[in-house]
Amino acid sequence: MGTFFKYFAIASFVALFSIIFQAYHESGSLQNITFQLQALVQLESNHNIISKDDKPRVVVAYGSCSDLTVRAVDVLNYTGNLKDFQVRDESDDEIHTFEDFMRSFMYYFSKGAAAERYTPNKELFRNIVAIAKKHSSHRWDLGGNAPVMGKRFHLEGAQVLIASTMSVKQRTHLDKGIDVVDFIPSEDFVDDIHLIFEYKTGDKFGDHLAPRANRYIIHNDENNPMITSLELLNVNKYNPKLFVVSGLQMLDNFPFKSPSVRKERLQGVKKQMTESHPDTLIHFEMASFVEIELMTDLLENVIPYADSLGMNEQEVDNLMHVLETGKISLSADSNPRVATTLDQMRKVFKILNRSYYEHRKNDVKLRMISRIHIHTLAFQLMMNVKASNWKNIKNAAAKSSLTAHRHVCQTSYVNPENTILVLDDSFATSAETPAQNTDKDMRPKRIEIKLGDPVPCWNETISVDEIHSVDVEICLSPVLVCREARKTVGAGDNISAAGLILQI
Ligand SMILES: *[C@@H]1O[C@H](CO)[C@@H](O)[C@H](O)[C@H]1NC(C)=O
Ligand SMILES: *[C@@H]1O[C@H](CO)[C@@H](O)[C@H](O)[C@H]1NC(C)=O
Ligand SMILES: *[C@@H]1O[C@H](CO)[C@@H](O)[C@H](O)[C@H]1NC(C)=O
Ligand SMILES: *[C@@H]1O[C@H](CO)[C@@H](O)[C@H](O)[C@H]1NC(C)=O
Ligand SMILES: CC(=O)N[C@H]1CO[C@H](CO)[C@@H](O)[C@@H]1O
Repeated sequence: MGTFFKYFAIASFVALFSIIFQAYHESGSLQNITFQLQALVQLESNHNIISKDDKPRVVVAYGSCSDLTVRAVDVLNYTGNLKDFQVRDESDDEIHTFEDFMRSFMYYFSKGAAAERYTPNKELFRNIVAIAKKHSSHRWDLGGNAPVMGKRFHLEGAQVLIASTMSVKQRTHLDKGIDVVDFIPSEDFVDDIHLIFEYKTGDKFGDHLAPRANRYIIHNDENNPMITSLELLNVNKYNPKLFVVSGLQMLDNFPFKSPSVRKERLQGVKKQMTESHPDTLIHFEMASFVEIELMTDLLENVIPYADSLGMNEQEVDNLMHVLETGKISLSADSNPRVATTLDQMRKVFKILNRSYYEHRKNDVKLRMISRIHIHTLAFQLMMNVKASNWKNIKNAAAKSSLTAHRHVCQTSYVNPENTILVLDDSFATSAETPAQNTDKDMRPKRIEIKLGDPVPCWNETISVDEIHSVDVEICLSPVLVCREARKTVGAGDNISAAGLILQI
């Protein structure tokens, strides 16, 4: 009897203690999160760019669509044998049948990786749309990178022109203050539908658990792959401070009538970029590109004429792989270490800069990449070349990180209780061993994320080759990750635009 009570007492004491400790720990971390949040908000608002009469002008290209969004696990409640759908190979990614679609969806779902895929099968696409529309939770939005970024720029006080061929009905979803290139739709013009399957962390599909919240997009788009708004846009006439090129993933996996059509369209984009006024900064928003031929075309026609690149953790991994090995990589870590992403960013920058240096004698229109923004779930990483025109890097990093939370939680007010800090209190600036690191100036160090000063910035000299090096400034902002994800589609666009607006 006595022993029982003793155990009981000890057990209750231990339980009580752990409850108190847990509460103490949680209130401590809640307090810390609140401090960091206040500091981020301070940084976000502490800039002096947008005055009412001097609105920066921004052109956002190309395209738009109608987004139909559903929760993946509500609609794709497949109960048959999922073993039938095992992915054979990453590159085996063409979607002709429902089985192909399930296989592709499951592959990205199980990795928590964002994906956007084309199916040439109209019938299949119509059927999947019909299934999605039947579900009561479906929702329609104006979609596409250009309108989402354009709306965000407009919201932040910019004067915006969107290059897109959209229906009159679609236009009513845009604020009246936003300009769209002149386009008179024909009678039978319909906006293309992009069907979006969203999922949350821990959502279950067959044997698979989603490691993080993300989305899988499937479409049968016929307008956007042809960049139908290209010839309607006259960038210099609008005289923008910033020209954003995005939406080119629509050319991915698209069966063009002849192989040269895509190249011609991209050469049109190149022409538009190279003819832009030298004072107009050009940003290229990457996407998850699958076809190596498209990546090669982009590396030839688009990337060398941009000043700035925006991308997520998958996209920087893919870009680095293509630059280093000539091969596509689709399976990056969906929650990478800071050190790894930093190494990837430096590699990309070095290779692009070296190629700039090698080719600029023959092509005076080449621009140097002077800004890279990598948005991940846990942090926002920004790099600016010192001798460049980008401003307010620290504020921009903080703003993009707050935008990430607000977008995914769909709220303008950040509630610390609905927040998780995924990042540790400190990080290494490189994961490479001294032997791997060819940079004599780059000694990896540990950087602390201080309470009340959550956005560390530091200077580096990146050696581009034996003789040349470039001075850069790098800032990292932790993301107050939204606990209950409500919306992941368009997050990258909102985050990128929010970061850019403070930098021009
Ligand atoms: C809050 O921040 C302080 C100072 O950085 C740190 O010592 C403490 O461990 C943090 N508390 C929690 C619960 O993370
Ligand atoms: C999912 O389940 C519901 C109810 O059981 C059913 O009506 C619906 O057709 C199913 N959807 C799919 C794609 O199998
Ligand atoms: C993201 O951008 C869209 C378009 O501007 C806007 O409707 C949405 O509210 C934004 N999300 C957040 C939380 O910033
Ligand atoms: C980085 O260099 C700039 C000058 O280019 C300087 O203002 C800034 O303080 C430096 N940052 C750090 C952390 O040393
Ligand atoms: C922006 C940038 O990094 N430019 C550098 C690229 O490399 C050349 C040659 O090494 C430098 O002169 C540029 O400053």
